[in-house]
Amino acid sequence: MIHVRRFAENPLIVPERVQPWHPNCEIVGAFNAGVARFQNETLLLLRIAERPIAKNAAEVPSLYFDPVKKRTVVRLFNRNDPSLNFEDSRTIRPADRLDHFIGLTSLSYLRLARSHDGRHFTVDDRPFIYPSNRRQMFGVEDARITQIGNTYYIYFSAVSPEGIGINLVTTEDFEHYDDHGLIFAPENKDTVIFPEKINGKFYALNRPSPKSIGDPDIWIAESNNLKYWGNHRHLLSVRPSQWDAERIGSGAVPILTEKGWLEIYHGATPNGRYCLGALLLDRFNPAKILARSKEPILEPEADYEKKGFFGEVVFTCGGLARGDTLRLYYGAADRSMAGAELKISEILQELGR
Ligand code: MAN
Repeated sequence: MIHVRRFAENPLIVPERVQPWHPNCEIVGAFNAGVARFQNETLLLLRIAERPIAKNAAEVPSLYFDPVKKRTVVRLFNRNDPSLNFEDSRTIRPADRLDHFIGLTSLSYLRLARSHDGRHFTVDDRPFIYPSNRRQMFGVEDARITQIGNTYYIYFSAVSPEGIGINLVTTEDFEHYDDHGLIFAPENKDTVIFPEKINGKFYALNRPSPKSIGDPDIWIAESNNLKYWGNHRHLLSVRPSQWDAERIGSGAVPILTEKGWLEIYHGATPNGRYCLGALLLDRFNPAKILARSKEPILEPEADYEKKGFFGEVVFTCGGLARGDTLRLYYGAADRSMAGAELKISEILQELGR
């Protein structure tokens, strides 16, 4: 039995508490944050979703970064335009081709929040990572952070008209960063880099979305330098008619336990309900699966997880392990940030270890 102890302070960060960065705009989400420890503080690298305030019910204004003008511009859509579909709160699609994409209803960028106790956070008043080129023009989203020595490897979805890929940057001070471009080409999301070399190699889990044959499954890749990745292998499949039937993706940066690497991943149903489950990988060969949870370890139950910008979603980009306690941070309903504590031993027991 896994006891999930949600923080009494949940939701920890809500969009109303974050000041918009652009004039005449509103924040619709402060969620899906990467997590790091830096100078005795817990840092959350939040995904902030911002959009212009609509002037009337028919107007759907959106933002994107114009890589030629080098600034953020507003694009207006009309909700009554019969050639467009607005049913998914996150995207604007052609009415006759719902598998195609025209734009996102908000622009995401990454902003830091800092805390001394891991429960009360102060959000920086400016972005830390903001779209700055064509491959990021529709936003940067869902950062994960792996610390190796004094270097923090930060990688996130970079969204552009050419697709969604994984962009790597590095920082040592959370003030400046170096941009290393895409480490996984479109479409790829939900990458996590293991925090140490295993048998002389770095490893990353990632989630391509094949368009002709294959499912949005989890893959594993190797690298000598964290920038060039190869030996790509399929790792984990979606499971028809279960909670992780439609798509899966890695969530938290893997945690080394006495039984192997513990990975908290997300799975979604065809109607878009996102839950979190656990995966145990071999300590010396992370391409070998030792166990996978049958039931979710965390599912949308609280009000702030069920209702939001896109409801029925719990989505993690990281946690902090201390002894047997895993402090997991997660985005709730594509809107706010929440936290919960779980016992690693209980998760391992549920996995049959
Ligand atoms: C999906 C969702 C959105 C996200 C886009 C682009 O539609 O995950 O939240 O903005 O993909 O990544």
